[in-house]
Amino acid sequence: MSQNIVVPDIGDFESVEIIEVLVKIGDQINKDDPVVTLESDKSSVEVPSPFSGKVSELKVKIGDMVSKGSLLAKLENGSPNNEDEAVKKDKIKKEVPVVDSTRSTNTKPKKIVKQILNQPSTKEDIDPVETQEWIESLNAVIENDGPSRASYLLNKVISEAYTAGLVLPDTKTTPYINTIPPELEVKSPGDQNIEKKIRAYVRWNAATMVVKANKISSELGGHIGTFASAATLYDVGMNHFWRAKNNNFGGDLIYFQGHSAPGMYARAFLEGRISEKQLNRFRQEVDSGGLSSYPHPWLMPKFWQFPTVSMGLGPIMGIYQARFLKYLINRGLLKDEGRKIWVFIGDGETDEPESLGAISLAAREKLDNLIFVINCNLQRLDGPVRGNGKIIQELEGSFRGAGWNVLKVIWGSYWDPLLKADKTGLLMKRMNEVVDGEYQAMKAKGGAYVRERFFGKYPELKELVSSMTDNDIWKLNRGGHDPHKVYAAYHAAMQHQGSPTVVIAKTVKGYGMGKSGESINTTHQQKKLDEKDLLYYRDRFNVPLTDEQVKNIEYYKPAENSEEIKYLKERRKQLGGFIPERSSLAKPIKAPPKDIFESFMKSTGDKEMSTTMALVRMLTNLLRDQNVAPRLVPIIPDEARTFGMEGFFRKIGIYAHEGQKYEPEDSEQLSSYKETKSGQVLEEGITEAGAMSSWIAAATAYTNHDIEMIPVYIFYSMFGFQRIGDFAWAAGDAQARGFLIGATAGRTTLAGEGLQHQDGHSHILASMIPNCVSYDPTFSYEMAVIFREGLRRMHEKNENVFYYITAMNENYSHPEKPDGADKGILKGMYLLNEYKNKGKIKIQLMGSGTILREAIMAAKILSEEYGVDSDIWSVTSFNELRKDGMEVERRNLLNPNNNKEKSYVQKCLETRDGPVIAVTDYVRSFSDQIRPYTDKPFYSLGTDGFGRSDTRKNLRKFFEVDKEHIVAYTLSVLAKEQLLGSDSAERAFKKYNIDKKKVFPTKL
Ligand SMILES: Cc1ncc(C[n+]2csc(CCOP(=O)(O)OP(=O)(O)O)c2C)c(N)n1
Ligand SMILES: [Mg+2]
Repeated sequence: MSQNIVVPDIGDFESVEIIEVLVKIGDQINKDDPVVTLESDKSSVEVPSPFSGKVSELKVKIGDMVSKGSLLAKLENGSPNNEDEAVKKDKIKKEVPVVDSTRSTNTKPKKIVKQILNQPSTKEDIDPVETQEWIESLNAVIENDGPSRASYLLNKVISEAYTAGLVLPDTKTTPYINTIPPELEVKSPGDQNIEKKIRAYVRWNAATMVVKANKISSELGGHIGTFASAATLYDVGMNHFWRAKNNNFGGDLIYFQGHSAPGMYARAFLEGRISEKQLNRFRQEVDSGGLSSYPHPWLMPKFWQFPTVSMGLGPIMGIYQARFLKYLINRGLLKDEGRKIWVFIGDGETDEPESLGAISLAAREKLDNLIFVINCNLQRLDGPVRGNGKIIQELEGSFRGAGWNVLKVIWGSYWDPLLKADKTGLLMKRMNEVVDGEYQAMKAKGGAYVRERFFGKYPELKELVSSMTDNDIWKLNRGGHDPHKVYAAYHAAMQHQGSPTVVIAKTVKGYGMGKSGESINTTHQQKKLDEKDLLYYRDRFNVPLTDEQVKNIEYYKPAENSEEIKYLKERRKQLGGFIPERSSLAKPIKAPPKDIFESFMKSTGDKEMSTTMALVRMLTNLLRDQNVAPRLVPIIPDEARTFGMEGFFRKIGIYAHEGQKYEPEDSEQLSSYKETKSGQVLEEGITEAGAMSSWIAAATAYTNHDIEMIPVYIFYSMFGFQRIGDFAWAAGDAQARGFLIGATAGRTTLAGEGLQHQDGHSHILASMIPNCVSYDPTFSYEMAVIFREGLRRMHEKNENVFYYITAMNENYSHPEKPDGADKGILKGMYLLNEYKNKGKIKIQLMGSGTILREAIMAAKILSEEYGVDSDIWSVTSFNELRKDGMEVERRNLLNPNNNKEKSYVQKCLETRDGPVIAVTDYVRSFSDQIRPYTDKPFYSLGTDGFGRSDTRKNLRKFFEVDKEHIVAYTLSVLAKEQLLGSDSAERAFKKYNIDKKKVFPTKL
């Protein structure tokens, strides 16, 4: 039986061109194999075969125009797969409303209670007997039918109350007590005595290294108070929960709070991974062997995994890391080993919009592999986090509202008997009413103060603690310092399924520092402890050092065969190795063969396209390369259609952990919105921070998951570095490898979008990141050469660089690659064309991006109308040229006796005549970067100033980068350089109606 393959519904397009025919007569093809590639003026898309079979006839060739229904080919023995579609449609789950069979809601008309808006529930119990009956009923249900039934009934009652119009009290928070009641706490199997000692030594050494560094110079800084508050939170994780990467397991990933770094070094010291010499070099990194101030993988590439110290980046990067781990699992690239991502966050850090900005995504994606631990020491740098409120309650509300599993760890075990004795709920009421500013003051001021201020408010509470000494009261601990409570919470977090967990732990900032920094507003800055403070700290944690040793500020490390060291090592052995540790076992990806890119090296003839389209076609081709295809991670923040990438939806699917529960509106179309569990595209929605976090997760998968991935994040270039600059910096630190594509680039190329959209400086921002390699190509062959080299350098040779490439949306035809241009394209400039007509006066004309084309047109005018010859340089990267120039200049300055080395710019220009005129769609400082590396007079034209909406022509005129301005300014340059009289320039200004009185664009 023979089957026809016809063009399916291709959306709004009629009569589109076939640019590739991907099958031959006689080919045996499978269902969904691409048959042809179609290209409209904006995007290209492959047409998949709806059947399997052998191609018996081909009805089209490259260049043919087709529309919906056009016959493409015939297949022999083709088996229609319509059934598959039917089954698939059937499989799309439909939401079935839940019908409560036990009760008919329609039979009894509901009595609507008269609603009085904003009336809160009464605080007084006007009928205690009735209240008691309700409570007894509830207890009876718990007793007889279990807690699940009790919760069901309560939910039912609550929804009845809502429907009846009752205004219920706010339920986003629970009382200010631990979420896990003491009876349900899972007990730690650890030896508490030994663990306490280990914790004390880690604390001591962490503080000591900071104090020592500041003896060398107070410039070095450091923080004691942060880790002092978090020590137990880390210690319990290290001893019991965090599994390291090894041959059998991928490893849990821990995002340490940046300011806690001394604690991690101190533990690694006890583990024997860091020497005393290194501890003594804390924050002295210039000569090798020092320890970096904060977690910086760039500086300690075998130790730190995640740069976290810029507040807010850790939490969101952690969320997208957990999501990316699920993505890898759902795409079948990694096994599901139950790995967890733990993210430590300061309570002050939650002020950052990035910290909480993606928590709803975490719940929506059901990231039960994610655990946040928020260390609520109630203080940030200057003072209380929420002096007048309660940060723990506020966070609980936000996380509960977003759908997280919230575990509050507020009170330590010493409070348990008091809470048990609190029959009337008065203690809980007091706990609820005290604000954080007071809680902080209480920990700064001692037991007597707590007795008066906290318990003293109510006589019953004062009575409750009457038999306790002030010291006993002072010892009433906070949950985050109680290893039992922390263990129980972590254990529950590990077991939890279906949503992410946040452990919100209450601690004391500068715990144990006493008068020198415990719970006082200046704790954060405390980095020096005098002798008295150190002796106090030693005594507080029973560190076995003599007074003399304390005065000498010695570290404490028990002998290798001591029970503490043996215990600590054994615990880590049981958990698979040390943490943190950074390594990579990823295999390189073989760069694709040249022929995948071959078509881009040829001229497009009359056919016009944008570099964005060229790039998308390249990616489509790469999806046919068996090595590269599975590793590509296209990341788009709701802009696929803008960039002509909608063809990817159907082809490789949009990642959706729950698959697709609906039939998309456009299901019949070729670019239908297909969501699938194994989808490859990360369609992030409108979140550049989120998309960038995804990109970083993918770009560092080689170390965090031992699999090399190729993330390609495409965005509006204006919403790139400018918006997510700090993430890009962190990506550099993390040694990310991947592509950032700044699409719709250029201040005059994006035309109609105006001031906030038109990018004239992203390359300058990119140039500030040392390991970011950036290009502004004009032609599709340049794009292809650059992209291929990026694949080779990053993913085959494993260089720790990442690429930023701008792509434009202006359609034009592309010439053939000049012979031998590859090297120059990659180095940053190459000779594109020469005008040698008259040969008297010459200029060096440089351009990049779409403005290179204005330069090319200007060169023609200059030659034909003014007798000025030119060399036209396509400058693919002013940034790369500058890097080369700086290095060469430095070497020359360091070696005044040697022959001068030449920069690449110099080498290109040395045998060429005339001044340089460089013109780009970016601010002048972009091209000015290479000014020092040539002896020639150098003039830049660029797009300094705010953008505005208009046509490309008008914008280029406004910013003075159109061909007319290039011609006129060039003539003026030649006059200034005394190579030509000034009348030519004057004539040109007049001819092109250039208004000399127009204000400079930066002032308009
Ligand atoms: C983006 C950013 N802004 C400011 C800082 C400076 N800074 C360092 S620590 C800190 C306070 C941190 O408070 P918190 O998050 O509560 O941590 P804690 O030390 O109390 O555990 C600030 C403002 C920073 N590191 N990053
Ligand atoms: Mg804090």
